[in-house]
Amino acid sequence: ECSAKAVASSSSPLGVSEQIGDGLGRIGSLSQVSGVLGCQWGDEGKGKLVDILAANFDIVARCQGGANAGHTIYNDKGKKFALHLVPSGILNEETLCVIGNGVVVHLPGLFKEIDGLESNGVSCKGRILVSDRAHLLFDFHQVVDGLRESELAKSFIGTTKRGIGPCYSSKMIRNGIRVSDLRHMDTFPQKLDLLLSDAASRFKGFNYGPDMLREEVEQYKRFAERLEPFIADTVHVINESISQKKKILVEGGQATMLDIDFGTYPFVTSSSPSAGGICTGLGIAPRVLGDLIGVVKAYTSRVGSGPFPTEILGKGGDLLRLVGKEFGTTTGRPRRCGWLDLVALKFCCQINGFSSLNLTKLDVLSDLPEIQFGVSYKLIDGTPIKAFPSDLRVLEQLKASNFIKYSFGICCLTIYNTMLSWCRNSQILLIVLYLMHVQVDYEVLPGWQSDISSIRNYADLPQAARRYVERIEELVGIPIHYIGVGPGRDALIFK
Ligand code: 2SA
Ligand code: GDP
Ligand code: MG
Repeated sequence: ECSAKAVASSSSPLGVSEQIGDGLGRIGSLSQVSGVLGCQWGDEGKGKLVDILAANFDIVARCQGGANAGHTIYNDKGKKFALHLVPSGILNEETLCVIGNGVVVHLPGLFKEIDGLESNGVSCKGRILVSDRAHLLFDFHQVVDGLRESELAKSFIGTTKRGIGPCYSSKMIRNGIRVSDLRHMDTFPQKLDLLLSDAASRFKGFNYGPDMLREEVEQYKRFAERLEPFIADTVHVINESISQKKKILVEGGQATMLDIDFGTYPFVTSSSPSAGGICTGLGIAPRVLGDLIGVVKAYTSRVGSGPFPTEILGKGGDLLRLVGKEFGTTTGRPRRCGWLDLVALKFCCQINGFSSLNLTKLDVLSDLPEIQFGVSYKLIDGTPIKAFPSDLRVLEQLKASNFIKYSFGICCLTIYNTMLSWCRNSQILLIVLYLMHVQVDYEVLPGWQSDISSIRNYADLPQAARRYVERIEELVGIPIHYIGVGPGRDALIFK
């Protein structure tokens, strides 16, 4: 029998369960160890779902990434919280939040986040555990992140400059410093000196001297003291909790298309935001993993460089960015926007084996007269591409051809319009249309053009909206159990 919060009694003092009402049954039936992962290039709205589900879980744990993540959640009073390192379960007072061994932890950032939460009435005391195995991300990692990006010049990755890649590099090259090292201040300065000297010898722009080391060590002595009550062997804590039948929810950061192995390499992050990252980033055995929910936005966004086959350039993309408020939660950068890409989504589902999906931000599409979504890719010669391509050149071709198609399309349509008066031949239009569909094949469905943000029952959605949802389910083969119609906790439809 599960000792976790029973569905009926899972009322949170902050009111999550009151707001989700009918969905409690669905949430209550989620497996003992469940996960929420991003299906696209991040910012699908994972934080919101985790915050809602957390009301029925004992522990919410992050397994990878760091403060590059930006998870925006709202409490019942509509107050906005942007979380980076702290798991999105923190607003549920009874939930324990775990920062797992796979996470890279920037302590100044973590303390700032905790202070911000505390000053907004969210108690963090005794509610956050940081793995003793997690790697420490230092300010210098952030500096190096910036220097690497500058070196790459035009081929920059568009990182968040939060030091993520450099810190995972330290981890992999095996001179990284872990949280447990804070308990050994005798050897800490020597380890840090090695790291800093290494960076100084590699980057001309990196100024390192004894003062820097001294100041950093002094700062970390204070941090070590403050962090001590948070430090835990989280592998043991999580596995003990599993044997005590407690419920664990894993919160993914970023998404599969940014995965170091499966994403659009090298335009990816440096961790594993897909299912495998749960096991390595928390020390959970694969057979214990139960339901995995994939979070997918009703369209697509991407922040940073790299291929984006269904990107909408120009006004269409600007409109989605504006209506969907698509600006980075961490950096404030404008996100690139485009149509839903089912080739990428199917690839992501294949890798993660989701039990269900959460389709988010359906409300953002409400004004559009028609909704497009990419269903297949073709090479220039028309040969269909069966799986999501690993070859960046192929992906870049799709991207380039989108841009060419767009520019070419605009030029041709202008010429076509001016010529139409004397040339009744529709061949030019046909050529334009052909070129616009030569790389990514789209399906088009009618839009619903009505406000759906206050709808809470699936049956009340306009027929066109339901058709879009069901077509996605049909093409992907995974049920959509949750539909987001607004940023608030209550703006969720259970299907
Ligand atoms: P990094 O910093 O090394 O992880 O960057 C590598 C790539 O991963 C992308 N990335 C992200 N993409 C979307 N959202 C992220 N979190 C923030 C948010 C981003 C922000 O919630 O909005 O505020 O800009 C995130 N984190 C990493 C990044 O854009 C690079 O393409
Ligand atoms: P995450 O990184 O996946 O947690 O997503 P972010 O928080 O970075 O970005 C998602 C944004 O969309 C946030 O501002 C959310 O408040 C907002 N959001 C989430 N779900 C919905 C939804 O269904 N509709 C609308 N309009 N906004 C949503
Ligand atoms: Mg985000």
